[in-house]
Amino acid sequence: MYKRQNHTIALPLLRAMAARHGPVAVVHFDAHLDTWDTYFGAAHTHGTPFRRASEEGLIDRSGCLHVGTRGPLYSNRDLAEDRELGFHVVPSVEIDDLGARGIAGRIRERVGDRPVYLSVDIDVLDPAFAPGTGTPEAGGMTSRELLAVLRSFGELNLVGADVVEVSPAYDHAEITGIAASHTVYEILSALAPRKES
Ligand SMILES: [Mn+2]
Repeated sequence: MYKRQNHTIALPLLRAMAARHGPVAVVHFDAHLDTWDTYFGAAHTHGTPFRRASEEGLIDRSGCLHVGTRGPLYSNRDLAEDRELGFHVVPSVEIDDLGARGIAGRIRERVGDRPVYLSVDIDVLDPAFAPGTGTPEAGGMTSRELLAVLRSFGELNLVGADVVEVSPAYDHAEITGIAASHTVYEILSALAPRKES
């Protein structure tokens, strides 16, 4: 039986990254912020990993950003708290104007040569490109845009990554699975030239 890998996995992975590299820059592609304090009353959920990681000192608060954000806010403090936890935002509505090259530039500007952890929630894509996910939101990236931006990660100090929230039970004609597998392929290609020290 398929079981989707949800965004809770980012927290233990970031603990491992920080143990090895120190606090890392996080580039987070997602429709949602995932920096809420609790989600349905629970502290460890797929809506809270980056707040817990920031609180635990696993991430470099001067080098993190979200890309593709467009989901709902639950309180008027959400965006302010997200900033305090270390994140800048490239919202989905700016993606057309920025283009893949512009987004890559914003990422490079923010993370510099810090070790980078890349986290891709497949719901950053529009439901047209990734219907098989638990919390779809209209108005997302195309898979072409995402893959083009990921192509630029070969120039960054990428140390780890995840691709999460693919839910085969909601997928049609493997649309989401195809997008996710190509996403992983781009990420592996970006990691390939790395020389381990
Ligand atoms: Mn997420």
